[in-house]
Amino acid sequence: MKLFKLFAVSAMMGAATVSGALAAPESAEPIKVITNNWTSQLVLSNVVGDLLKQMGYNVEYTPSDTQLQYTALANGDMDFQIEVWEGSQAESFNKALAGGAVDLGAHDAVTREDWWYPKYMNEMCPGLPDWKALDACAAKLATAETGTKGRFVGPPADWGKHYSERIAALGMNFQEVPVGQAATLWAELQAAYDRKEPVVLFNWTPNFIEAKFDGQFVEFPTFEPACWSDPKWGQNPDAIYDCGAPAKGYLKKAGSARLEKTWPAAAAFLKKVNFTNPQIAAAAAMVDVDGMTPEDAAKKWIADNEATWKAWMN
Ligand code: TMO
Repeated sequence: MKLFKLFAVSAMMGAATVSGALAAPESAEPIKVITNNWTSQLVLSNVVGDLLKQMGYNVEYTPSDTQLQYTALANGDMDFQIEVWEGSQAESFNKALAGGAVDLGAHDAVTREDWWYPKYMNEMCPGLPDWKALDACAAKLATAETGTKGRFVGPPADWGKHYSERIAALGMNFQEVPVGQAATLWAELQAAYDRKEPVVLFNWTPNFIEAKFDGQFVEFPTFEPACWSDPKWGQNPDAIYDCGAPAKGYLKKAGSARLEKTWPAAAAFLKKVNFTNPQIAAAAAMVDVDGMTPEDAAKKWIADNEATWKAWMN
């Protein structure tokens, strides 16, 4: 009896080992990893994509619009997103979760995306970082394009479209002038910074910017979820978006429903993947400061952080 039990246990253990060895890859179908249009996202996507390949999976990098990607995740047309930013994507992400996409957990990183300015402007616009002080300073940020209004250099459209609505909701003397790509944001910042001229632009953290430029976020009325849904909330009783973005936002990972069904071991690995603020800022800096490609930056990160990613695989 005892012997039989022992045999049964060792047979089970043997089976577990065999199925463990066979666990990855469960399918040769490619896992579609979404890539977006900012550098940390591209580096981290390549890190997880390369690690999935090491585990034996086929990986297909699929570029996508930052909002439309959530429909693709809900539909199972794409499988994984490494950086879900609360400030710019929570609304689309929540719709995707209701439609079948899966929340794969949060990174340790704490995020913020909002209006940002170089610190030397604190002397030009007394009362900063308060948004009312910025508004009172609008004339100093006026350009030929914006006339008497201050210019807010806004993000590409797919990173969220609420900044013009915020200007209207708060009755600010500002106009958003959106850029087409991140590089234009940094070119505008660099040009102003070199001449110590006022500029206010969309920025986020973690990012390489904090290592290169001294600046801070504008403080708008503190975010609460009701600000995005209830017009009565906030100082404008007839409008939503009369607040800033979350100052301590989450950074999550998202997957399709078929990710967990088709490749459960890959999904278990991706749930454990976890980046910190300094790691993400450094990932962006490898590309934006050191001039590496996202692919090479990912290879360097993998070479330098073996203990970190090995723990995610166990
Ligand atoms: C989505 N982003 C981090 C660029 O603000």
